[in-house]
Amino acid sequence: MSESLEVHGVDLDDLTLPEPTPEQFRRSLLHHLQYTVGTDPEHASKFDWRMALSYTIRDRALEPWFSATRRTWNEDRKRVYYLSMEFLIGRLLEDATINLGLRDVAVEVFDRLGLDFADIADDEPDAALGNGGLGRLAACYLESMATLGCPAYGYGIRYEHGLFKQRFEGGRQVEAPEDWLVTDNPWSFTRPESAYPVGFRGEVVEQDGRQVWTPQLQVLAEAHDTPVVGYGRQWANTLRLWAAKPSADLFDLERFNAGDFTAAAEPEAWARTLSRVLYPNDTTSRGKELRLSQEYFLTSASVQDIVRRYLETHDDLRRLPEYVAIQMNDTHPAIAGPELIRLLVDDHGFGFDAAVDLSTQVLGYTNHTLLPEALEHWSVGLMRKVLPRHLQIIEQLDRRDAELHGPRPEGVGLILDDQVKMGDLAFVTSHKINGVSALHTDLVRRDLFPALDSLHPDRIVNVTNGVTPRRWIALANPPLAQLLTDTLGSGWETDLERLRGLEDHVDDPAFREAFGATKRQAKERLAGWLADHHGIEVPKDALYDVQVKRLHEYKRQLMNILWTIAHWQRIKRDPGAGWVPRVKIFGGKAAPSYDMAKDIIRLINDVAAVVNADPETRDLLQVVYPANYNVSMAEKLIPAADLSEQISTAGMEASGTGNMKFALNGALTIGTLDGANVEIREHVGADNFFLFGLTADEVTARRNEPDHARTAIEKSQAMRDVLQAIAEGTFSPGEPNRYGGILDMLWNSDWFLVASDFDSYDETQQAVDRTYLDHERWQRMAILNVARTGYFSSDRSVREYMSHIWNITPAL
Ligand code: 9GP
Repeated sequence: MSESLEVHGVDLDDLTLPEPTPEQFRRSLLHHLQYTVGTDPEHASKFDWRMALSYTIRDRALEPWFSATRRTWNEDRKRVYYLSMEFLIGRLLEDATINLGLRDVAVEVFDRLGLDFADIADDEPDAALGNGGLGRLAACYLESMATLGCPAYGYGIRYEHGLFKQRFEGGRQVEAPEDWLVTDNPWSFTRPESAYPVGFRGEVVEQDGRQVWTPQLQVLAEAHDTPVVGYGRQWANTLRLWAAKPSADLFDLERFNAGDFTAAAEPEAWARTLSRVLYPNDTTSRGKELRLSQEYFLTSASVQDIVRRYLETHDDLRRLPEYVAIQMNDTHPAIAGPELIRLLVDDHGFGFDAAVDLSTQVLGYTNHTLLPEALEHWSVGLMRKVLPRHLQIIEQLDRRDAELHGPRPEGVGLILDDQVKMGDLAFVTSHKINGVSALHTDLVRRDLFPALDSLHPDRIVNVTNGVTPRRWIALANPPLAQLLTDTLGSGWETDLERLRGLEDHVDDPAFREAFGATKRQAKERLAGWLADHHGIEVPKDALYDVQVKRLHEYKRQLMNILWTIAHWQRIKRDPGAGWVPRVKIFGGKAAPSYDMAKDIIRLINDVAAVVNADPETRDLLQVVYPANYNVSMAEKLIPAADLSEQISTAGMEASGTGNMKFALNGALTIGTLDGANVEIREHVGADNFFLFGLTADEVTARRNEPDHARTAIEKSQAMRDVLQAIAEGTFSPGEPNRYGGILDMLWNSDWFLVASDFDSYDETQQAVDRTYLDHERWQRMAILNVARTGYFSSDRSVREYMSHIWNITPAL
């Protein structure tokens, strides 16, 4: 560990806290309750206890944090900088408690106080600084980097309002602002000394052969640091989130003194807007400018911080790639390339070519989607207005690329149709570009960047996503975690391939029974939570069939609910046919401006209302949709699932990570050959996966067939019956046209091929039922899913990034 250090006559090792006994933990908790929170045990609320517990745990997180930081400086280690507009970290308290090895002590101390640890931990608001998979992946990777001892910083934005809160009114999604920062955040340390000016707009003039940018507006980015503790208490990294603050000169004192108070404060308000809301609506030009400004705000502050840290102990920037790896998490921080080039050229006197070469060695780019709407393009006009110097650099990069590589085929280049293509920009400024599953990486190569790939055939690599087993097994599913430890010994938490050892027990009835018991416990816990928090009663012994993720047409929640209707109709036709009781569980939010996705939410809720009220089918089928799906809801739903719905149109889901979490918790997947489903199926074995649907190539071909939707519907009696019921208003009494938009889309366009895949999905769902009736077979399949998905640990993914992209060795 760290060498002993003396500062101001204090031996820093004297300050470290030993591992607490329960009594020491209790004293520390009560001390914080009294002296930090300012209350006593007699009057303490749940919030007070949670804060006291957080400070007690946080004290212990600081030791690995300080020692890892000191060690990185002392050993002059390379660091990874992970730039992401999203970090969907969820709750931190229980995660940190587990990683510090303190959960048992904490549970015991709260028991003695007559309180419930889980109940206190449940009081913590989710930090929802992300939309879905991309942000949650960033959180898993930070945790894995800390566990593996890879020195790293996560850089993001400290949004005042994270992802909106969802509620349903008459089945419709209604959004309300999220307010995680309303109460104190015990995990965050403000660092006013780490603040950087970030400039916008203004002019670039040539002076003595150099370009000089004088921004018109300047905002301060202030650092707020959160320790991210690795499992085993040996290492911790920093999540540094930037908050936007107006710089003093933004306040127009003259105007204020003249009585124009509102106008005087306007520039200040604009500055604060930069870190106010996650993903503002970008359908208006003002929204677009704000989004681009947010991306630059994150990137510029981070790159300045990185260069400042490097120069504290080095003086030759040419050696930057030996000490710095910057990863751009998706296209959003793609301005990092031009920003680093700008700093090197304008502030440090580098020539353009040298600056480009250096930046490219330092930067890596992860692509997470092929969807055109998510691959950002900014108009040249907007770029010129907001970031005039960066536009010059992009144009210069484009010219340089054309000169280096000779005449370019049509459509190749960084600027096309007056739009700056940010994905291409990220590509040309990175030494490695990775997709997030094998299939997705192939498609990135073939469909997204074919020309750039042939110019730079060594750049595109694959790193299949992974998830952290500490949160997604140890925290989310304590009974399963205990069974794994009892069966395999401890150590699986950091070496997930050890789960393979479960295969030796798959024929042991006692083990199968114990495994089944963990699923029952998770279902009981979920059923209790649904009843207490959502007023929803569900049977505990049904098949739990779960689809939780963002609402998007390509994810095909629509196909799932259409099948639910078909299933309901069949049960009604023949109630005594030996049906498997099912609970269909949905969870997820739609982007506020995405009308079709919101219609699908409403349809699911309308179907739920009708089906759940039907006395004929009630015991055999229920549909539930708890509002406001988030990380902590996922922690309850995933362990309880029997069936995981991963049913996207093939070629459209880059990877998926929910698919991995479900399989690791013993749910069987019904899925298409899309994203990481392909690799999950390879790992668990085709016999232990319910496959259906068209392949990615077949999807492309089918879309070219005229009238494919109508043809498919006409062939499917089941689908026609479902569409007819919707058209007759069965689920929208008195308003048969409510779902006219969905019906019209299904009959006439159906880009996402719901109709084409419906019958195959239907047959496979029936196979699911048949298999479930064979209890032993299902149990074996579920156990084999757990045993064979150790590969999908984020520790494996991060190791691959370290060796294939970052060229860094871990400190542990
Ligand atoms: O849609 C992908 C999802 O498939 C993937 O699992 C996740 C993490 O790699 O990224 C999502 N992409 C985005 O959210 C936006 O690009």
